[in-house]
Amino acid sequence: MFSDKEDFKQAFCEKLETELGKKVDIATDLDAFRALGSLLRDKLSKEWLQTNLRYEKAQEKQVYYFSMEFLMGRLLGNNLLNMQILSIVKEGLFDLGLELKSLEEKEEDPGLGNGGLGRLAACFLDSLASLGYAGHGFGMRYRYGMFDQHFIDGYQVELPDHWLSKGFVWEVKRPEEAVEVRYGGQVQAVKDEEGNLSFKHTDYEKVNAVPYDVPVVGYNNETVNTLRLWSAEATEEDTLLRAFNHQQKPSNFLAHKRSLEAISEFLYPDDSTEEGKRLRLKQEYFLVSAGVQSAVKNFERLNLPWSSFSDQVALHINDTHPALVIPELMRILMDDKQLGWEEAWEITQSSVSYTNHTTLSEALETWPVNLVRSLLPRIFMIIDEINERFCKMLWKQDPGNFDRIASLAIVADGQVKMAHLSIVGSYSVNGVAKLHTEILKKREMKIYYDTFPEKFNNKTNGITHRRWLMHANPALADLITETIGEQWVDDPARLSELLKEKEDPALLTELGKIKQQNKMNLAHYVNERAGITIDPNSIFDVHIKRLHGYKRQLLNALHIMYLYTKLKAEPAFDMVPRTFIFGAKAAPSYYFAKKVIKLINTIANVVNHDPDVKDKIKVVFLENYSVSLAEKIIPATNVSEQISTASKEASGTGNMKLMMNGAVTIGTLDGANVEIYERVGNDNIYLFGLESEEVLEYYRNGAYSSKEIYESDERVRNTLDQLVRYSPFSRGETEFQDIFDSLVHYNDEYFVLKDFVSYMKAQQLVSQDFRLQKLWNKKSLVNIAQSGHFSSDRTIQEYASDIWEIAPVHTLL
Ligand code: 26W
Repeated sequence: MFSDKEDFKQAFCEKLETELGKKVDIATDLDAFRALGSLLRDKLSKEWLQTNLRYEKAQEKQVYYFSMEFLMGRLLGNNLLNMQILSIVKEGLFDLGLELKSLEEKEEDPGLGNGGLGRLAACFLDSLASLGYAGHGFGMRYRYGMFDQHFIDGYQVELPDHWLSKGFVWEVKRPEEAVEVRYGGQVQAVKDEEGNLSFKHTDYEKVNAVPYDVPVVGYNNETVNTLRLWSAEATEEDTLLRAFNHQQKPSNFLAHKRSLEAISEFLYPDDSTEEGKRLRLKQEYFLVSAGVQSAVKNFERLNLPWSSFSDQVALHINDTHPALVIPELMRILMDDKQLGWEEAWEITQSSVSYTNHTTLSEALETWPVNLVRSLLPRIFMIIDEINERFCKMLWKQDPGNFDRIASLAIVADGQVKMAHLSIVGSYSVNGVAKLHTEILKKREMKIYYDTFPEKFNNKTNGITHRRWLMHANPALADLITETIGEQWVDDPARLSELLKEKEDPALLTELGKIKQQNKMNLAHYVNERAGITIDPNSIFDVHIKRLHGYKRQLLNALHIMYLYTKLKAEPAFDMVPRTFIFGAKAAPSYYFAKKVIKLINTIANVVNHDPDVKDKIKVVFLENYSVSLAEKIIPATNVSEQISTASKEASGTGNMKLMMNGAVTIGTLDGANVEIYERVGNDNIYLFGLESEEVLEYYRNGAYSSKEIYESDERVRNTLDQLVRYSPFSRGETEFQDIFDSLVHYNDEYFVLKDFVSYMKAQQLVSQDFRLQKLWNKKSLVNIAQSGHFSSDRTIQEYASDIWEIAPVHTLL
């Protein structure tokens, strides 16, 4: 790569001059970032090419991970880490009067995802490359990613995220790999002389799908995989034809061009409710059609029979959003490659696997038949046929059981059910944590599980320890290496070797010091960004994730109101100082979530300005939560809030990142918290609240009454009343009436009141224990030691062996 620091400096200065026309002494941080990015990309090209050649030569099975979202975060720091040139570059830049950290800050955060699902896809790409698997991402190159969040007067305001405005140094446009995607038109069945049926698609609208490839660098293993992001472009031919043939006005054909290119214009900023918008369906088909065509083309280069397709290709769908992979592959195999239905179906079903990420019913995708039929006529015919054949099979299994067929059908009640299509058309269906998979099998998808038990399996989520520990928290990574050696880097399960040292006072002190330094860094950042002074000696209590009713930021907020009120009433109340830190975006159309943002900002405003609380409580809601902000907050966290209504959070992955950085969880037995609890044990986690079975039972029997709790528990009532009676929070206005009503009059869908007291008690324990620093540091260490299991390397190894049946490709081939 670079033989030494001097070699790097020379290459870097040359790049600055040739690409940006600047000498290093006048280069800005942004110039330097761009030159460095471009230099690294050049350097990667050779290994990138080599990796592809290696895969081809070994005829290695390729995994294509289809996802509407990849929440990659900044790439510079991680690429340097994985390329193993971090220190050469850091020191070289320093010699030139530049600071790597400041350059990193110049990189736009590619926010091509909403939250958990998109970030998981990014962690998976890192693990695939780092373990040497031939696995690539297919995603969308949205021109506008996740909106920028600002607070104005405490309200969330969304601004467009024009992340590409200064260019994206890592990508390579590959116009030669573009493919055509078709919408609308008519399909006719045509019979030839021998009676063979074929389908003719006419009058369709076509869009060019142009790929932009982003290198995905493996850690120290000469592997560079590909994230291929698709962008919609009107074909030149199409635009010109319209302009000249029809003598159209420029405004007309430009409008047409724009309408086609709208397909990759923006990311839908909603991660929990399915809106059923036509443009969204266009996006989904765009990704799917472009990706499947590209995968098929790659396969055809091998000159193998179609029967070996599924030995060579795995198509994984990240939730149901890319479920059209199933009919699209069928279409290509039958209409373009002339295979019969049976053969095409066998190939499709043995190539596609599917991950479910949520059981929230409002998030399950369904599309109106009329919409699918008019936008994707051939695809609809195929879905309809899949459904027909499937229903016939069900009838054979259990003749006359109409109810069963009705609830299993793919097309029913005028809707196409994407989860049903995904299960029927794939060979593997997995949930993302043990509890989640059990809930799928026993409840949400029970009838499917009973029909196809062999398809269902669990793959507990994971996170990459390279970004979330080594890059985000290098001081902690160094301490770990000093303590147990460096093998944990390649084998994160070995973090458990720290357990042997958990009584070592010197180690615990050192751990405490690192946390303290990280807290000071965050305090500095908070001061700069939000103008709020926070005390690094206070407990940093962190709640970072999308804003949603079931994630219960409201429970946390009400608890802060309760503490504040208590402190006002009892000035002598000996409370361990706490800083409550929030980061969360609400979907722009999610009224209730936006109210909760306003409430937390209101609480912050009241509490932070009240001299009576004597800095015992501070509340900070940081704007624009994102991957890069997470990297600053997580290393500085003491308490990790994972307080969803049990049964609702499929897994959670923030819980794992925080644990890996030595935060201790306060949480419900939900999602992967259950598995965290299994590993760290009762002493190293604060559990509270209803369990999933109890929640589900309440939903079934309707026996919960939040009003009863409101009426009988004074602590709850006094807190809630402050939302609507005159108080420092309401100031006599009705701003929070709807929150109050949802809790008291609409029976508190997420059991906030039911869990309130138990949460409060768990928080009291946290405070007590935090006073005993040595004890606390030990809890922190146990969490770090047990976090290796939650590395996405482990998760990806499980996907590789159980689902995709692939082995790592060795670099020496
Ligand atoms: C169509 C609207 C929509 C978009 C995205 C509905 C639902 C989604 C995702 C499935 C939501 C999501 O991100 N789910 C999260 O996935 C994470 C990774 O598996 C889990 O850790 C989280 O618990 C789950 O909420």
